[in-house]
Amino acid sequence: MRVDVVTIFPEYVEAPARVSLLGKAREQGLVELAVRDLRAHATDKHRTVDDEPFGGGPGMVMKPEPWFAAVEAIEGWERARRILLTPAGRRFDQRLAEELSGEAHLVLMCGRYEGIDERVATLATDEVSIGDFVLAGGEAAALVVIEAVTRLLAGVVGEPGSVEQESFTTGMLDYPHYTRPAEFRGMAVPQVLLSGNHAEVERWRREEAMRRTRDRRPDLVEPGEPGV
Ligand code: JDK
Repeated sequence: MRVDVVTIFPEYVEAPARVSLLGKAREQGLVELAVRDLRAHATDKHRTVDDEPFGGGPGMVMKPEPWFAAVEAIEGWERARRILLTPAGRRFDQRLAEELSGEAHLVLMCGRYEGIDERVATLATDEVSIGDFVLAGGEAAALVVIEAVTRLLAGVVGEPGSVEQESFTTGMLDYPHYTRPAEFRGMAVPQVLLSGNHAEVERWRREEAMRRTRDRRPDLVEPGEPGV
């Protein structure tokens, strides 16, 4: 998968993209990530990318011209899924992550300031929000999307099945995990996990997952009541 990110803070995106799963996926050639500096497409000597809002109001708005130049400079941009990160977008979830993992090319557009001139939205195929909170810009949201999507690509997560069986793909929260030591500061690992009885272990995990989902995320059990 090819991923292009357009931002005025390339180093904000590049540093985390060099480590962990994504860093390895890039080394293996499974993900080809290019971070592009929006300011490279500004035309004045101060490389201005923002201006005052028409109609007045607080803060600055990103100008359209550098955005059109930056996106149209990306090879194959017309065929890419072009995602504008915004608090006003469609909520990002595991289902959208799975959908995007089937794309050959993503372009992630990261704004700053109070937002971007609305005409830039015509460049995007999707407007996406990672949640109901206000970030200072789209970069952290783009990293969330990249991490959630690229870990679904074949070969990125080591064990096959570790991705299929997980929470949200199954619509349930995960069961509790334990490793050695069997007792730590007076806290014992549930006996059933030490029993070697695989059927009992499976039953316990299923029940714990259901209990947790009911207690913590009733909206996942009964869509459309206490939660969202
Ligand atoms: C992209 C700029 C910062 C945007 C004004 C008034 C209520 C806020 C600051 N899921 C998510 N959260 N935040 C983002 C995101 C923020 C961004 C940009 C993405 C570009 N900002 C910003 C808007 C406001 N707005 C009404 C919400 C203030 C994505």
